[in-house]
Amino acid sequence: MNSAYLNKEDYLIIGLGQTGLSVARHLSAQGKSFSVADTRVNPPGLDAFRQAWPDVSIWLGPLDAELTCSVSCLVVSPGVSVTDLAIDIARQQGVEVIGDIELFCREVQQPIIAITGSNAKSTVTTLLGAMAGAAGKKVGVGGNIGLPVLDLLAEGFHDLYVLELSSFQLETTQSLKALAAVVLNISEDHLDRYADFDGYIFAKQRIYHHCFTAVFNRDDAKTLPIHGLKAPWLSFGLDEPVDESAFGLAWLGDECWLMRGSLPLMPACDVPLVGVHGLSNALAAFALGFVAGFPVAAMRSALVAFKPLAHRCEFVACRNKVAFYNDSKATNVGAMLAAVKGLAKPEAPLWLVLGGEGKGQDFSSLATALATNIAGVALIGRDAPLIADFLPTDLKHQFLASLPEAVTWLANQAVEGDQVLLSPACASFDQFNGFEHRGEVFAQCVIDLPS
Ligand code: UMA
Ligand code: ADP
Repeated sequence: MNSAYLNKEDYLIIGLGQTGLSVARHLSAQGKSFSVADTRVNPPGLDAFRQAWPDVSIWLGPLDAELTCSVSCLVVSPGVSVTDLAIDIARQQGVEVIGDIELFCREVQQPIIAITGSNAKSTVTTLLGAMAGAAGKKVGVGGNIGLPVLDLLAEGFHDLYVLELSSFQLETTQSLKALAAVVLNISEDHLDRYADFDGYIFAKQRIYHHCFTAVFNRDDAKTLPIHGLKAPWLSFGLDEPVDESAFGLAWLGDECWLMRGSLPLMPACDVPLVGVHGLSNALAAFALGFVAGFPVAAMRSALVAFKPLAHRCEFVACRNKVAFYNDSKATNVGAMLAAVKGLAKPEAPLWLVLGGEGKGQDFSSLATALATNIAGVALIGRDAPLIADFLPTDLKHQFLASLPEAVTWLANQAVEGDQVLLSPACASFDQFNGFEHRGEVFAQCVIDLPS
């Protein structure tokens, strides 16, 4: 395609994945003209796109500044870095650079609850969606969780939206004015896309811009709005609530309760999420639901009925009195450490599967974090040698060529009362189609073990 064919008024959609296709549907429905580009020569959405829009120009391969500068607006998919030279040159020449979330925010008038964080986004987003439903709201739940936000518009009217937003999506969003915005937690992730950790934190913090209430995690200083608390704010944490508006835990008699200030919300033992990190997530959802005005009784009933999401600290089966858990969604060190903290006990030592694509993360915290209650580690995938360098020196570990071999090795090592956890702290794409595929392979291998 020759970029001279593009009109000055056109949008250029960059990326032919789920987001790009949803943007194309949205712009089409609005009667706007657009072209598309993808940096890959054969992107997966190509056939679907050609079928739906046979007359639209498609640019395939590395982006070209002549192309990006020939339009008024670039709608960039989250998988494409806005630091790409051709995008940067276009921006400098006055071309607007936005994403699908920005288009969505320009369209909707209904309240938006915006959720980001390195971990627990999908869990809290789904839980809050369930709480909204229990409160009688017609809620649209989407974003990074897997449903592009613009597709929510096609579903018809919603009272409010609960959106999971990634750092990539926040980078291209300017008009979000969330009713409540939260950064759940921050640990290293996606360092292959950012110059440094601060760049990643800064992108996450964009969620607080123009929000009406900022919700942050008292246990994680990096979630505190960097630019000061201009909006009203609420906090949640695993300690006692610091004031009447704060969410936290407190002992009432000999029972631990989730609290808002001095108001008991529900006993911690009724929360169906594994580990103390599960309690943190429940408190975050309560805090957001409170800002949205959901009745406490509705939130409580939604939480009690909540089924934890697959591949997140999910119990798979017991084999030879060893419990196996699938936490394949733990694609960074922060998630893995939360799972280890939640599960490892002196009376039930933990065997871990670690490894995959490390995404440039710093693994040095493993030396102390895995020093107690860990029985051993099976190492798989591309960055296994990197991780091995940071394991406690006396910790038993073994390199395995595949996940099935790791499960067999672990089943031979573990003894009655031990636990086995797949929580790899890495992305899966070196050996699998994604974290779901990795989790399914693990679960099947466990199920196939002799009982
Ligand atoms: N790609 C290219 N060139 C392109 C366009 C894409 O190489 O021109 C590659 C990207 O590097 C990426 C893949 O194609 O590896 C997909 O990119 P995309 O932007 O087209 O992705 P979508 O299919 O639109 O899915 C995106 C989110 N994906 C990413 O941010 C990478 C999905 O989050 C999200 O569910 C979806 O939009 C709907 O909002 C996935 C994800 O992995 C689950 N997110 C990251 C995470 O959670 O850690 C941020
Ligand atoms: P996200 O959408 O942010 O990836 P998920 O809810 O899918 O979040 O969970 C991702 C991983 O994070 C899982 O491995 C899960 O066990 C772990 N996790 C859940 N809650 C927390 C938390 N509060 N802190 C750290 N890790 C967590």
